[in-house]
Amino acid sequence: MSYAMEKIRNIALLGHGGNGKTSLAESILFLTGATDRLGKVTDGNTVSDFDAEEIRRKISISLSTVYTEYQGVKINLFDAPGFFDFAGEVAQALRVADAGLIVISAKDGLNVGAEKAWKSLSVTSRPTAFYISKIDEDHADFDRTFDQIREKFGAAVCPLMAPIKNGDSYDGIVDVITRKAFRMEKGKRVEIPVPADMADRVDELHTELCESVSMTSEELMEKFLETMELTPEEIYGALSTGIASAEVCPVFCGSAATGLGTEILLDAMVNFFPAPMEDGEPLKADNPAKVIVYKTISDQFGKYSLFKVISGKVNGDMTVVNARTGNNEKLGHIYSMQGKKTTEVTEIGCGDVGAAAKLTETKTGDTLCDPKDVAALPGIEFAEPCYSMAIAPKVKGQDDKVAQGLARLAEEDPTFTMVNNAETKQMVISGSGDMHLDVLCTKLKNKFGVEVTLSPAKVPYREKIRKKLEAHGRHKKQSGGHGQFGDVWIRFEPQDETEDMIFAEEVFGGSVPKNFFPAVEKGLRDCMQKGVLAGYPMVFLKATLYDGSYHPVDSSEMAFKTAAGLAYKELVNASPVILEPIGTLTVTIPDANLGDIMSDISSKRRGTVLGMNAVDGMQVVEAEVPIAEMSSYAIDLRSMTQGRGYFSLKFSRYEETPAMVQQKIIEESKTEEE
Ligand SMILES: Nc1nc2c(ncn2[C@@H]2O[C@H](COP(=O)(O)OP(=O)(O)O)[C@@H](O)[C@H]2O)c(=O)[nH]1
Ligand SMILES: [Mg+2]
Repeated sequence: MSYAMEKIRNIALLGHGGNGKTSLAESILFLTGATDRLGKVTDGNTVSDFDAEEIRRKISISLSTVYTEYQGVKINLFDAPGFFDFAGEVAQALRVADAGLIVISAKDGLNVGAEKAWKSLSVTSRPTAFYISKIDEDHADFDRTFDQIREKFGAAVCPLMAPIKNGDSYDGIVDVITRKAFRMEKGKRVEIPVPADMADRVDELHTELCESVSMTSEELMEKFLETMELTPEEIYGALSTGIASAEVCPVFCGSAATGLGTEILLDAMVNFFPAPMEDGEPLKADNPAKVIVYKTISDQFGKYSLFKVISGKVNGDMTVVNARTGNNEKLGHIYSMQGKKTTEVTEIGCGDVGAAAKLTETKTGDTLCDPKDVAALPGIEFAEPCYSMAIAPKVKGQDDKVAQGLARLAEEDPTFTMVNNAETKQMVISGSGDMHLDVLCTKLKNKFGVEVTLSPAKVPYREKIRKKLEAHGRHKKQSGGHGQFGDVWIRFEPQDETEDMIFAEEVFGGSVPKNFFPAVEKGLRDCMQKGVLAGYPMVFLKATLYDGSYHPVDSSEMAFKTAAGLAYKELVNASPVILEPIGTLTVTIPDANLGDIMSDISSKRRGTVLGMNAVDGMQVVEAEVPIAEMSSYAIDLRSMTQGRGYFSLKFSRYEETPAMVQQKIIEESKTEEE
């Protein structure tokens, strides 16, 4: 069945990992009858953490979509992972959610995950609400957590629930709008009288709420000033205006374990959370169909493209156009997704979400359109991958299998990249952190049967000479019949025009016949793949063949190639040096971390700080650093800033390595050769 637009809610569950998002989704599904048992993250049987890796690690890794119906309203929940390694999944949720519910545990209080979620919602002025979770746990502290939220996020934060204390935790809740109190008994909510010692506080909260929502219209303001009271319906109406414009951020609380508070939250979702929107505007149900693909699930059973209908509606008979490729895609069977469970449906209405199976070339972020109006909607912006490792199969010869497996995983996860580095002869995989890469490796093993190891990616060092040198290479071998003879004098010198070798000749009087010049050049080019210090490519070299000799019978191309190689070996005496890549680092951090970050760059990473800038309450530091010192920066920065900092690193140029560093590189190359 397809729902009218005002009967649909799309809500992202956001916030720090482990704070109870998946459990809250589970509680919502259970209490609304979408499931017949309450799954637990610790038991690995929740609807949204269905992936084998999520069950094994007991955390959410990918965005999962679940839905239920409550009071005739379809509620779609986007349960996003909280760990920063999976921020790409949050970006996908934010593309289609019409409001964000930030989950914060009453036990641990405010954290960076909540801050980050707040930031991403507020840059797009998206409706935001908070849910203080786990109030059933010992030492849960609602008041402290609420105060932290209000202090951090300001006056818009508005409490809609007051939990009822019992010993070290809470076992009941008062709904501030209706001033009704509830407790859970045998899994059901029962109304109880508001505890006498809370009555005054609840009245106070209720009046504050009426007062603040009455600001949303003159009519309400008059009514409130006259009667000092508003009806729940009036409050809902005002809250829906306030939340839509992000002027009000309601705060809920509860326990996903017992279900306490879940229904009041559901009432709120139905009564005043926003109906589907795009870019702050209502959707157009009568326009030609257009859907945005926000996620792709690909497993051994097939590929599902999850989408939200942004205009019109879709059914399985439609052939749509992918706005990116211009090609047709047949939708075929369409589904509602409950975690991994699919239910075939005939139609998906405007504002709702669904999935199509087996679209051939559609990727996450694509727009599919009715052929009558083909235009791409804004896609999804992902952060650049910032953590790289070399990836190699455990069993030799399985490189293709690794590449194929990663290509399949890339369908689901557009946030990692894989490149074959021709210079270091390594496959390098880049993602958003060590856990991200670790999960990809486990999936390669479990889904595609190929085991891999990760190791630090080799730094593409290079070598060059700093002095001019005239080198002699003479190859002479007498073995039975034909001998071998080649003899060259080559002038080597540094140049700074091109990394490529410049080859020239100044041979007089045919001491080396012309037809052997290419062999000499080829011999040098082969040798240059390996420098004379540590085997890294030799660059910025000029070689001039200026003399030599030959033998009319014994000289051959082969012999001259070998002679050139012998001359090349002399370059150890041309003051060779190892060059290392230098990158431009831009790192964004909170003020409080500025000192630590700067001293880390200059004293631990041989970097040079170029400058800094305050932008949006953060400090942006620009620096130059050797790329060799940056392999673990993604992880180190996260721990130095508790996850608040981020950075980009772009290759800028090559520079000579300091002697100490060079010595280490040479030693490492020796041990590797052994
Ligand atoms: N006691 C209690 N534990 C909870 C509650 N909500 C979540 N948990 C536990 O907290 C842990 C993390 O929960 P989870 O839903 O995976 O958090 P997420 O990472 O935000 O999705 C799990 O062990 C849950 O069982 C709650 O309301 N009460
Ligand atoms: Mg989760």
